[in-house]
Amino acid sequence: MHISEILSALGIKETNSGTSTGTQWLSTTGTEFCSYTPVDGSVLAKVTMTDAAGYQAVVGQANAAFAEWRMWPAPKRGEVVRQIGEALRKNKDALGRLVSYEMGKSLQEGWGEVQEMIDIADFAVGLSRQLYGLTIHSERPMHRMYEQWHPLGIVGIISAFNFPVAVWSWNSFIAWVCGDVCIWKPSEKTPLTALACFNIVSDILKANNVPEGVNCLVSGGREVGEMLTNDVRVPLISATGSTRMGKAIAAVVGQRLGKSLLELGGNNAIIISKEADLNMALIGCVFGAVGTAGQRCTTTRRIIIHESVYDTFKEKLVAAYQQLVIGNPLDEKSHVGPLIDKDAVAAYLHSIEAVKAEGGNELVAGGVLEGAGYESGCYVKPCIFEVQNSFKIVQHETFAPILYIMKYAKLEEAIAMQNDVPQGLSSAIFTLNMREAETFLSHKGSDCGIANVNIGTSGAEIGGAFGGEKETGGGRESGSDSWKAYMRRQTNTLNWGDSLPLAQGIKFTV
Ligand code: UN1
Repeated sequence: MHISEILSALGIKETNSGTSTGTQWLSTTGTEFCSYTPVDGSVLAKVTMTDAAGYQAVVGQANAAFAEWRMWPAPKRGEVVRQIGEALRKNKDALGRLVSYEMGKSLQEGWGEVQEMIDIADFAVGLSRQLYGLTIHSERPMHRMYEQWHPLGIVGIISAFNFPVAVWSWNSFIAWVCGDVCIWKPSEKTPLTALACFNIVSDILKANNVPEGVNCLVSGGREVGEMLTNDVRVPLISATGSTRMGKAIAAVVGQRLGKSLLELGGNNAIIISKEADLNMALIGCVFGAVGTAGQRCTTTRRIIIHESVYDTFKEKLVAAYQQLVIGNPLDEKSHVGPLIDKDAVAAYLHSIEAVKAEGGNELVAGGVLEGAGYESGCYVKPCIFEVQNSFKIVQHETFAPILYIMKYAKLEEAIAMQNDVPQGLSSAIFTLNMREAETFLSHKGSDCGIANVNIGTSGAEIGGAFGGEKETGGGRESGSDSWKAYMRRQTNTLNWGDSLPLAQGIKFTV
C-alpha cells in the first residue's frame, strides 16, 4: 500500500484543520505546520494549528457536551466505545501503517499499537458496567454510608510522538466511560495519526448521537499545550512525555490545584542473574533495547549482569546486535526504524560522546547511517557501552537505542544499582531462582511502577495499571483501577431514621 493510499483511506488531505469537536473540523487562523516522515524525510501533509479563538470554541463545546454526556448511563457510553473498538479492528492495517510511516516504528509495532487501542476499548466496555464504589458501615443507627464516583469534566490529554495513538485511547476510552469529555493535544511531530483517529471515530459519534464536544482535538506545539494546562475549566491533565515537560506541567496545574496524571521518563534496567535462562533473556534485552528504536518510555536502557555470566552474555548481546536490520520500518525484514527527527539524532550522538568522555567502553559502535534508503538522516545504529551506573549520562534518559551494560556480584548490589537512578518506570529480572525473583519483587526489591520476572521491561499489557515512581511522575493509566484518576469520589451518608444522632457521640440539643 502506497502512503498516499493510506492517507486517503484515513481521510487525510494535503492541508487539514487540526481542530475538531468530534464530528466537525473547525477552521482557524493558526499557522500551518508539516508532518515529516522520518522514513524518507518527505512531507506527508500539513495541519493548521489551533489558535486562541479555536481553543475557546473547543472548550465551550466540550463543556456543553459534558452537561449531557455525564447523564448517559455508563453502559450506554461503553456501547459507543465498543463500536469504536470495532472500527479500529477494521482500520487496524491502515492506521498501523500510518503510525509506522509517520512515527518510524516497525510495522509490527505500528499494528501492535493499534491492538493496544482495541484492547483498551474492550477493557473500557467491561468497566462501563462496574465503576464500583464501597459501602461503609455507619456508627449511627439507621444510617447508610457509601461512596460513589462522579465524572470530573474535561480531561486534557497531552501525548508524545512515540505512542501517537495508543496513549490517547488509554486515556479517552476510560475517561469516556467514566462520563468525562476529552480534549487531546497530540505531539506536533505526529499530528496525522491523530487526525486519522478522529476520522475513524466520527461516524460512530454521529450514529450514536453523542453530544458534539465529547471528543475534541487541538493541534500545535507548546503554546497549545499551555492553553490546556493553564485552563481552570480542565480539572485533569494527563500528560506523557519527558520529565522536564512533566515538571513544568505539574507546577502549572498544581498552582491552580488541578489534578495531573503524569507518565514521564524511564531508565529501565534488566538484571541478568547467574541463574537466568540466557537465551530467553537475550530476546527480552534486545527487543527492549532496540524496539521502537529505543524510543519507548519502557525501553531497556541498562543491563546489570552477574559477574559469572557477564562475558558469555556480553558475547551473545554483541552477536545479536550484529544481526539487526536497520531500515524502512514498513519493510517487515527491518528490526529497527529511524529516530523521530534530526533533533533526536543529535541527542543520540551527544550521549555517545558523553558516555565515551566519562570512560564508557564501546562494545558495539553507534553512528548515523548514510546512503540509499537512509536519506532522511534519522537512521542510527543501536550501540552498546560498558559503563558504571554512576556515570552522569547513564543516569539520564536518552530516547535512542543506546544500551549500557554493567556487572554485579550480589543480588542486593544489582537491585541497588537498578534503583539508583532518578526515574522509576519499569524493571525486570531474569532468573529461574525463586528466592531471587521474590527478593526483586519484595519491599526491598525494585522501586519501579512495573517489575517483571523473566519478561523484558517494555510491552506492558493494558490490563495492569501503567506508570512509575520518582521522576516518572507517579501516574497510573490504562488497566486495574486507574479509572479512579478520571473521576471524583463522593462520600454519602444518608439518615433514614427519625432522629438526628451526631457522629463521635456529640450531644447537641436546641
Ligand atoms: C510509552 O512508551 O509511552 O509497555 C508507552 C510498553 C507499551 C507502552 C509504552 N505498552 O512498552
